[in-house]
Formats: sequence, structure tokens, C-alpha cells
Amino acid sequence: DPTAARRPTESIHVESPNLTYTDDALLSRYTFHSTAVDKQADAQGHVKYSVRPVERELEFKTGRKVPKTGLMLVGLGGNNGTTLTATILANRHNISWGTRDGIQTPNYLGSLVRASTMRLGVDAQGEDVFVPISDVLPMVHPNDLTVGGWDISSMSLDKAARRAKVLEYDLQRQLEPYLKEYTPLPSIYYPTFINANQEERADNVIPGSDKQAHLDQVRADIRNFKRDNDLDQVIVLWTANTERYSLLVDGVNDTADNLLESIRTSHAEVSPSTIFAVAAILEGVPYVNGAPQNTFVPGAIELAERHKAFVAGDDFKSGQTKVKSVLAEYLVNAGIKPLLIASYNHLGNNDGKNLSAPEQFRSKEISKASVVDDMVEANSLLYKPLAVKEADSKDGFVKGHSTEHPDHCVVIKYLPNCGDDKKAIDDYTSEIGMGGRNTLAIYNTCQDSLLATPLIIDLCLLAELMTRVTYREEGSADYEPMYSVLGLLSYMLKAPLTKPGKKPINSLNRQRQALEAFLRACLALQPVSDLVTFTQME
Ligand code: NAI
Ligand code: DG6
Repeated sequence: DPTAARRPTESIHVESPNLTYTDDALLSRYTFHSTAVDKQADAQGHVKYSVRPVERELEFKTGRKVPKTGLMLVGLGGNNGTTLTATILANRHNISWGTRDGIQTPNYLGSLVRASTMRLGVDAQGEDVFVPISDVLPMVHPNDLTVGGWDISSMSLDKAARRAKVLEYDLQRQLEPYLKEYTPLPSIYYPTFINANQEERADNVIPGSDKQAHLDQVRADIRNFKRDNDLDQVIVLWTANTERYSLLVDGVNDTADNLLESIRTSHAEVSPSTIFAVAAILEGVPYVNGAPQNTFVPGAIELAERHKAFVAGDDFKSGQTKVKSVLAEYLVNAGIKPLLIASYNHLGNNDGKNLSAPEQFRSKEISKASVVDDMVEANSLLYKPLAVKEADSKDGFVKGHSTEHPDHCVVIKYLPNCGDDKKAIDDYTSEIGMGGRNTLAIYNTCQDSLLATPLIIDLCLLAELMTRVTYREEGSADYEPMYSVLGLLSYMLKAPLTKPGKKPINSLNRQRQALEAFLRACLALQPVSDLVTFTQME
């Protein structure tokens, strides 16, 4: 059995009548506990809550054989694309490099899956036991990923890594023989979607303006990559330039059929990223959007649902926004009322250059700004519901607020000499007790791509895992794939894509808890509870 070699050693064995091990799968029986609430206001406006515990019997089936997996990046030659490829190669070949501080060895720091742990339970002494997340279920090791993809720039990755100026010289030098083997496939370039200042890079484009032909080419690229590298699974991930928003037009991108027809007729509002998403959906491989634009127009989501394909997005949540999702939640949950949040960024990499035009900046502004909305709406003691919902913003992309809201601004400036070392400066000013004021000033500087690369790895590993998990309600005959929009990947994403009609949840804590709960459910384990820990009811 050639795939047996790819079955990782499982270090966790669950002894439970609810978990069955077969050669190929983990079969879990799981009772999901939730709380149904009915909220009623009487004539005087007094609210009453009627609460009912609910149980749902579920069964999960998780494939134990880890597929040989490929990761195709759109934007392979960019800062993230080159840094990701270099990180995997340095780890795979165990390449260390000299820095002014001494010898640095490769690692996957910043990856939730590879560099963090979760609480499994308690040992006989009552001590918590933590395990690496990568050990909880069988998962792909990033060293085993086959990397490839597309870029509108033809530069081979050794030169592109130099252009990016992210990695230390000694590492670039040692990786050169490996990286020069990687040359991006030609990609789709529609100049109106990205900043005009990117045109000088665009020497590697799929010819013509026939969008159907472009779709067919990308589909063939995915198939060829899978075949040529003898892969079982492929993940496609957009880490190319931020595009402007596509206009949402009835009859053009509102339904799956209209979107396919718009591609056939090469409608101007179909973006390159949407064509990549459609290609992945039609090829049955997961597609992740690491940039903020609205790739997933309603028609694209409907198409994914129709094909039971997996999609996730939008926009890697690497630094400032991750901190914001933690800090805003901390403040609001502590009963402290943020009055203003001002977020400034300056950076000098090609991402910053592309974002220096208003339309591309607007996409990023929308995704960076939405992250506090749900936390604010969750505390009606601090933020009163508005009698009339605010008007939607003029460009129609952001919904108006239905409660009071802190002032919130996002500024991004391109300063070339800043390079990839992005600086982010935040001011959180809040109201505290008895009319007092509390200001937190955050200054964050880092190599942007070194924060983003581990997120790409997590998104890829978790998206692959989701393709191996199916579920059914107790008593149903067939196992079903999980829902197409992979909300469980929200931890890594600034503006989590959701099922149409559902609100995103931005709390980093809840996002992580959901992921842990899911991994445990696949092992027929309930979420860990601290009831006994804190009460000492041993
Ligand atoms: P980059 O500008 O260095 O790389 C983007 C690459 O995409 C370039 O090589 C460009 O030639 C290529 N490209 C542009 N349009 C393309 C197309 N249609 N098809 C194929 N390739 C295309 O940018 P970087 O720093 O690698 O970031 C990539 C994306 O990730 C950006 O959209 C950025 O906003 C987003 N992002 C980055 C984060 C970070 O921390 N680095 C965090 C959040 C999002
Ligand atoms: C400056 O904000 C440029 C952006 O591309 C960011 O670097 C990127 O979106 C990361 O943002 P954040 O808020 O997650 O640090």
C-alpha cells in the first residue's frame, strides 16, 4: 500500500466506546450540546429569556491516510510566495544560516498547527496535559508539501526572493540552487483590478482576453500539477496582489449560472481571483483567499455549494488585526468601552506599493475595519442599539452599524525605504469608570511576510484536513462533506467568509476554541471545561 507510508504515527489513542478505529478512518459519535434562547419583550419593554438545553447526535468520519498534497500559490513570486517556499525548503533540507546574532536554524514559528499546543485533558495528578495541535489528528507535514503556482512576473524564485528582501543573505545564497528550480506559471492579468504601478512586473501573462480560455487554462494547470507531481490533493491559495472590489451586478455575478455565463462572455467585472476560485471549485480542490478583495461574489459561493467544494477567506490576519481582535474583545468583555481605535501602517514592500492606490487600499480598509463589529454589538450595556440603523457606506460595500460604535480608522502609507519591515501603530482610547479615560498605544514592527507565511501553512494544512472529515446526523445513511465555506479557518483570516446570511465571528479566542472543539469532536471528546479546575471540586 503506497499510501501507508504517509499515515503518520498517531500519538493519541482514545479509549472510548464512541470512537472506533478502522484502517482508514476514525469514526466518532459525538453529542453536541447547545443552548436555545427565546428572547421576548413585554409591553413595558422588560426582556425575558426562555432557555432550553439542546442536544444533537452527530457522527464524524476522519480519513487517517494523509494525502500527498500540493500547494499552488497565486502570487508565487511575491514576498509571501518566495518566503513560504524558502521556509519549506530550509526546513526540508535542514539548512541553517549565519546572522549577526549567530547561527539560525529553520522552524515553523507562528504556525498554529506546527508551533502551538492544545490542552488534551488532565493526568492522574490533576495536571493539565498539552499536545502539539499537529498531533491531534493525522495532518500533512509542511515539509512534504509540493509547492507551485502562478505569477504575472516570470522571475524564478531565487531572484524573486532577492527582490523581496525578506530573508537573510546567507539563507538566500544557500537556497539559490533549490529556488531557481521554481518558475511561476503564467497568470491572468486584468490591469484594472490591481494598481497600475504593478504593470512593470507583468511579463508572464496568459495571452488574450477570453476569460473562458483563461479559466480553462488554470483548470488545466491544476490538473497537470497534480498529475506531474503524483499528488492526491491540491490546495490553491491566493497570495497575489490585493485587487479592487468587483462590482456586484445582478445578472453578472449574483448566481453561479450568471457567473459562469459572465466568464463565457468575458464580462469586465469578473476578476482574476474569481476566475482562480471558479477553476479550483470546478476542479474540486479547496481555494483560500489570502487577500481582502471580494473574490467570493455570491455566484462563486453558490458554485462552491453546488459542487460541495471548499472555499475560505478573506485576507491573512497576521499582525495588527490579530492584536485588535484580542484587544477589542478584552476591553469590551471587561466592561471597558473603546471610544476610538486609530490604526496606522507604513511599509515599503510591493504589497504597500500596490495598496497605494485608493481602490486597492479600500479593499484592505474594509477587511481591517470590520474586525471589531461583532464584539461591539455583543455588549449592549456599552454600545446602545441605534433607533435607526446607520446608512450603508456610499460605495455600498460596508453595512451601516445597528449599534453605537467606536470611531475607527485605518491608514496605510507606502514608504519604500521601510521595505518588508512593516510598522503598525495603534491608539485605543476607552472610557473607564466614572468618566475616566484609558489609552493604550501599540507599536508593532515585523517582517510582514514572516508573519504571513505560517498562516499560509496553517490554512493549507487545515483546508486539507477538512477534505478528509465527513459527518452525518445520527440515523442518517450517508456521511456528508462539511459545509463549503470553511469558517473554521477564521483564526488565520481578517474578514472571515461565512455562509450567506451568517455574521462572521472575529474573536480570536472563539475562533481558536471552535477549532479545538472540532478537532476533539473528531476524536469523540467533549471540549475541555475549567469548571473543576477553578472550583477545586475534585
Ligand atoms: P507581493 O506584492 O510581494 O506579492 C504578490 C505577487 O502577486 C507579486 O509577485 C505579483 O507579481 C503577483 N500577482 C499580482 N497579480 C497576480 C495575478 N493576477 N496572478 C498571479 N500573480 C499575481 O505581496 P505579498 O507581501 O506577498 O502579499 C500578498 C498578498 O497577501 C497581498 O494581497 C497582501 O495584501 C496579502 N496579505 C499579506 C499579508 C502579510 O502579512 N504579508 C497579510 C495579509 C494579507
Ligand atoms: C499594511 O497594513 C499592509 C497589509 O497588507 C498588511 O500588512 C496585512 O494586511 C497585515 O495586516 P494585519 O492587520 O493583519 O497586520
